[in-house]
Amino acid sequence: MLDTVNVDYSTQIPNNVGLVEDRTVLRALEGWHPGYIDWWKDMGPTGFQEALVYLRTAVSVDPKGWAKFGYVKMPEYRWGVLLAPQEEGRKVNFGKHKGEPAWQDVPGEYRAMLRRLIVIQGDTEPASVEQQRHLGATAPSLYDMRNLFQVNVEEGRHLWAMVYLLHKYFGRDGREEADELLRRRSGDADSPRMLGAFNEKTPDWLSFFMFTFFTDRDGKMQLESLAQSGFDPLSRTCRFMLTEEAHHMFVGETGVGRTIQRTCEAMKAAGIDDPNDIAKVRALGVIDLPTVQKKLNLHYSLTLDLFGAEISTNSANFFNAGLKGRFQETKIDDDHELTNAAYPVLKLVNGQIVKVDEPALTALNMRLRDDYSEDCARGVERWNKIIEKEGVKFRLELPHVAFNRKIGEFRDVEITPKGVIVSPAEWTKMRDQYLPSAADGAFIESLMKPVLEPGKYASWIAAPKVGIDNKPGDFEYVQIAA
Ligand code: BYC
Repeated sequence: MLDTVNVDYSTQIPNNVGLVEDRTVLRALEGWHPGYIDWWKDMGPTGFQEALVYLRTAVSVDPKGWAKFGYVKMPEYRWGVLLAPQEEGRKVNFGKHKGEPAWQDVPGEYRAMLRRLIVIQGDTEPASVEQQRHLGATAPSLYDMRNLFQVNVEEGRHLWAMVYLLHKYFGRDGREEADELLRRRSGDADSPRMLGAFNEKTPDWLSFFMFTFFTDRDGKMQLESLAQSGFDPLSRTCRFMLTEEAHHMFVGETGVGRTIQRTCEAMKAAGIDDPNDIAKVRALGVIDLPTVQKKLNLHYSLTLDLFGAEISTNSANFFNAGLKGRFQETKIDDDHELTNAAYPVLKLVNGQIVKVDEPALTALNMRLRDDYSEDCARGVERWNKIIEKEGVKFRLELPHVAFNRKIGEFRDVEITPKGVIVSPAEWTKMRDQYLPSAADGAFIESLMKPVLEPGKYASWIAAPKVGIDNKPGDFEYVQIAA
């Protein structure tokens, strides 16, 4: 009987999918492995490849104890293929196949659609590693450096997860797609990554934290939707990926939280009451809150684009086919077919932003995006609690969903963070009030000095409340000169 809880480390590729007996797929993955390692060395973290990093590695898919911690050189990380255990009698839970047994193989009629979803998901994983590759050199602490590398190796594992599905279930074209995933590059003019936000730069650590808060949270929402899939191997893969994803969002939320904590503390110590007195606040070597707000505006709006267009027949087709569900589909109290249901969508009608009822099926991207926005808003409120507790009079807020959009309904109009439509001239005049300017970028960059002494932190960020794996404050999370 295949042990699907503990991971088999006897093969080159750790797995709980019985690769030992599945020689063809094992050989295909072993064939893909050297290219992956080359990619990691070329496009993974710059430097630190020989450092010993205190990383967690998945050793089981048992929710009670799935990871073990230890020092690892990143290129030697055991990237494995892990699927959550199969649920006895699982069904397709939505769409026109609702009630049929979940598919253990790819349904022929949906092959192309399914492959596309897996490829898009797979493409984002290495993209984020590429975007973050320069950050090691400016880590504000060894703790943060370790968290960055943890996120990076796990995104690498998520790529493996999708590549396994391609190799196992899609034959030759799956193998070709798996090779393409190593060929595209974030931001490359000729061969970019597939989705917009994954071709943007992550120039500094505040961007990294915003990215892991906002964009990894899109990852969570999309994975939650794919975890509903009637194609059982995809569902099981995504369910396990979500376990790791939680830490990525923790890194983002606490990273921004610690940044604003430090800003507020420094303001208080210096007796600065006005959070908008940017020059004075910056002179303290911390990031002023209005600039934090601009970074938030940027990353939230870029991430909203990842939900696709407001009205999408693709999303309706994915749902009808039983391939991609809604967030927490099985907990929703309706018919799970949505044949006659409606959903309110913000649209641009005669130059005005208005709410219009649309068929729920074609509005599924919006529904997921709304669930996402609610989740973001809760996180922003937790940041506001930090500011409030420090007694600083400032509130962070999510910009209007129509602000700074490049995909969908609002892509051709200029809209302020408050949701007011403005002329292109007005936008150009005000742009730097809404989004990080070159000067803001240069200021943040000036703070990005590495701090490599265990237990010490850069001027602009507070220490975390607890260590990783309950380690003490001065723990050496990365042994650089290993
Ligand atoms: N950029 O019908 P529409 C993560 C294209 S993040 C460029 O609205 P659909 C992670 C679209 O492809 C989660 N193009 O699209 C986070 C379509 O093209 P075609 C990643 C875009 O399919 C951090 C056309 O525009 N996973 O895991 O309903 C670190 C019409 O659009 C974009 C997934 O996204 C864009 N932003 O929705 C690491 C899940 N948006 O058909 C990892 C899988 C749309 O005209 N993907 N287009 O050629 C999907 O479910 C859907 O493809 C999308 C788009 C939700 C992305």
